[in-house]
Amino acid sequence: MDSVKTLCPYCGVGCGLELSPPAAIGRATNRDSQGNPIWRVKGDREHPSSKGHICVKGGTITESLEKDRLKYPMMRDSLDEPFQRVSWDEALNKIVERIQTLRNEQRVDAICMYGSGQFQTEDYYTAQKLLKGCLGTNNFDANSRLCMSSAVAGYIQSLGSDGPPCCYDDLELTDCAFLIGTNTAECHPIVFNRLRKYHKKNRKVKMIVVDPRRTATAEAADLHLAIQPGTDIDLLNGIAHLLMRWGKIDTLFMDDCTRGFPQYAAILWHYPPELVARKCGIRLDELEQAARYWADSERVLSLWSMGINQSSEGTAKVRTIINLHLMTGNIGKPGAGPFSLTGQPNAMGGREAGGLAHLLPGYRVVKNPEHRAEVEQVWGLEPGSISPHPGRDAWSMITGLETGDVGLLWIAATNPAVSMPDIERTKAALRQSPLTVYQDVYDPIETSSYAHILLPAAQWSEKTGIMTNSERTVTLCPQFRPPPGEARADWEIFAEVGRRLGFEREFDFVDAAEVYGEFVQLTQGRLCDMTGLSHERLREGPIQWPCPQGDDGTAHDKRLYTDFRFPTPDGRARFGAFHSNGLAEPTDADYPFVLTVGRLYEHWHTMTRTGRIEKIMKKHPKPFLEIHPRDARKLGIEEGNWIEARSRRGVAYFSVRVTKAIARGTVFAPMHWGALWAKRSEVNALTHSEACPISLEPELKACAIRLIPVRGEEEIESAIEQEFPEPTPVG
Ligand SMILES: Nc1nc2c(c(=O)[nH]1)N[C@H]1C(S)=C(S)[C@@H](COP(=O)(O)OP(=O)(O)OC[C@H]3O[C@@H](n4cnc5c(=O)[nH]c(N)nc54)[C@H](O)[C@@H]3O)O[C@H]1N2
Ligand SMILES: Nc1nc2c(c(=O)[nH]1)N[C@H]1C(S)=C(S)[C@@H](COP(=O)(O)OP(=O)(O)OC[C@H]3O[C@@H](n4cnc5c(=O)[nH]c(N)nc54)[C@H](O)[C@@H]3O)O[C@H]1N2
Ligand code: SF4
Ligand SMILES: [Mo]
Repeated sequence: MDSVKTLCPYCGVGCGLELSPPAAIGRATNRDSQGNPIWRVKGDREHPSSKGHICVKGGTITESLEKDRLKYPMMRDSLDEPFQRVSWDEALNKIVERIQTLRNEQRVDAICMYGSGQFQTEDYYTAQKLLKGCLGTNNFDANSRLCMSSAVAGYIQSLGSDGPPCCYDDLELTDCAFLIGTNTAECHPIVFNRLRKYHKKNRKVKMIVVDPRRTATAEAADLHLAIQPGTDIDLLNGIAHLLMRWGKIDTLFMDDCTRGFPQYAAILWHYPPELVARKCGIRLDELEQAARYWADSERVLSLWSMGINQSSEGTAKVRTIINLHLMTGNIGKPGAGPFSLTGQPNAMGGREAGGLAHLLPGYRVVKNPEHRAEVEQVWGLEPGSISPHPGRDAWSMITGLETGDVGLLWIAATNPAVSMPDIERTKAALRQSPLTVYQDVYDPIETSSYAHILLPAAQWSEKTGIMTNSERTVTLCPQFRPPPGEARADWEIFAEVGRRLGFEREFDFVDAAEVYGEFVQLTQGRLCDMTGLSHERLREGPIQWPCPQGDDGTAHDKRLYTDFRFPTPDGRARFGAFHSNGLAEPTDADYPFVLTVGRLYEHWHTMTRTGRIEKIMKKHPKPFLEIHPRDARKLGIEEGNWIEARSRRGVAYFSVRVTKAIARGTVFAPMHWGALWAKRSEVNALTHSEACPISLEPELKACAIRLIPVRGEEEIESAIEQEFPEPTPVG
């Protein structure tokens, strides 16, 4: 077998990979830590997004594929029983029976599915058709609710549609890169390397990083604004205030292409620089320097991710970034624009396929009657089949379990028993679920403890499907290994359940290519038109959308909105005027520290893969908490000591890292360690579920905590035993 070209299944940069089978490498075959021969990975030089570059995660992906796999469907009647292996028939019949019962009881809205940006587009699409089309409930939500939903809402409200308008070439065409709430160096490394190389070579090009921590990203910047967590809107409005004062605004662009500037300008007067600098906790000259870089640059490119989106005012933050671009005409041209970096490998595909509770395929929304009718027509459903009401978002699935309104929770490709906010409350709600189906790849894994039925899913490399990266480039990921045991592709499982429910015609797909073929029809004439794409076409190489039929992938501009017309009813973009509300849970005397949570370069999320890769675990064996030396001194703690962190909701233990990279009053812990990988070190035991009222994205980036020194691991052991039962992963 020859080498295979595919896409890295980790982050939204979407690097092309080229893999060689073990046999092709001969005696020098790569092996995993258990001695199994594994596929060798290198960067695909022909991939337009990454040009042969990859990071450590992409480079080690094949080391995790075969370990600890869930191979067969498993079932049990209650959570305290052990799982028994069952046949696919038994497992699927149980699910179908449950769905039929809820339908007969007129309770379709008790059926919920919680999916993931790690689905391929075909998985997403099939799930939308099943839930939103055939069953008539919009209760499909994804972990993108915890991730991208503020960016989606901000783009829709400001520009008229979702869709990042920029491309990676802009990284090398900008005069000023404005990175806010993103640790690009660790989380989107190949994007960052490209930017850093260009920045180093061109001394006139400026890089600003806005982050409460001095991250690896901030280290590379000309200007690092270490703002207080949650003061982004103050800062952005403060920069806009100065640009107005200096007359550095593009009135021509605003007059022709936007609406709402006067209302925005009116609130800006409340943000004089002295006040803003004080609120943000930065120096006046730093604020002025940032505004000066904006003012002096022809082309400004903003990059952002979770420091912006995961906030109780996430949509307002996104719109306030876009305001700066509209005010200075920095959109629709090379090297400029508001560029949200997507987290997961196919969160973009999820958005295209309508994979949130308020969306429908083809960048449509549930509330729009024309959109519903268009989708019903392609799906061959009776008019009115799709509900006009947005379904449950991720957190309201949890509260729906608490109130008894959720009768079936089907979770796939996400590990909510670690990644949801307020995890003790989440787990208590999951324990109340009448029936939880969990469709994942590995075993053990934390969420399995809360499931009645486990379905083994085939993962990347074991199924064929499509993923879209942050710059809208679409890549085919072909199957090149067999799935283990009886594992099946997610879309096949959804389609099989659909057929068993009587929707034979709707789900008579023979393969993933056919699913994709139907999906692209729903993008016709939409901003994300992909009618020119098919599996067959994508076998020749990746293509960026829009790509309408007849476009060979080169006919369109790489950027959106180059004609300065926006997909709003009048073609104009909208300013949004927002005051800052600060954090949902401010600090006080009892809980005096802000905890912020993020990621490490080597680890991925809840460690289902990276926790199984030896060299990564060696680098980061245990969870930790970063604290400023002065705060550490006050608490009487030193590097390596253990500390108890307590919020109003829960407690967690960490080993201490003392560093000036974090501001006083703020502490940082990585999100990665769940109950399986460390005892009581779950950051989400501390976080809360307060969310942005528009995007419903929870404020996972900040909560108020207090810190209590503990003597050592023994004291922690006894504290844990008194307070909590042992976490018991299933095997
Ligand atoms: N406090 C705090 N909490 C956070 C965050 C934070 O910054 N702070 N970040 C949030 C964000 S942005 C995100 S995206 C989430 C991520 O949190 P999760 O969604 O829980 O992340 P993962 O650990 O990647 O879980 C993905 C699961 O899918 C499985 N999987 C992989 N491929 C497939 C497949 O093809 N099919 C199936 N069925 N399963 C598959 C993997 O084995 C893994 O168990 O966490 C959120 N939680
Ligand atoms: N190595 C690695 N890479 C990944 C992932 C991974 O798990 N590991 N996950 C992927 C996914 S799904 C996602 S969503 C992305 C996330 O990518 P990023 O958003 O870059 O990652 P985070 O570390 O969650 O958060 C970014 C930064 O936000 C800062 N921050 C916290 N509060 C505030 C605030 O109030 N204002 C501002 N301006 N900044 C703040 C934090 O200090 C942190 O440095 O990464 C993707 N890439
Ligand atoms: S940057 Fe992201 S997509 Fe590229 S190799 Fe690393 S994890 Fe994979
Ligand atoms: Mo994410």
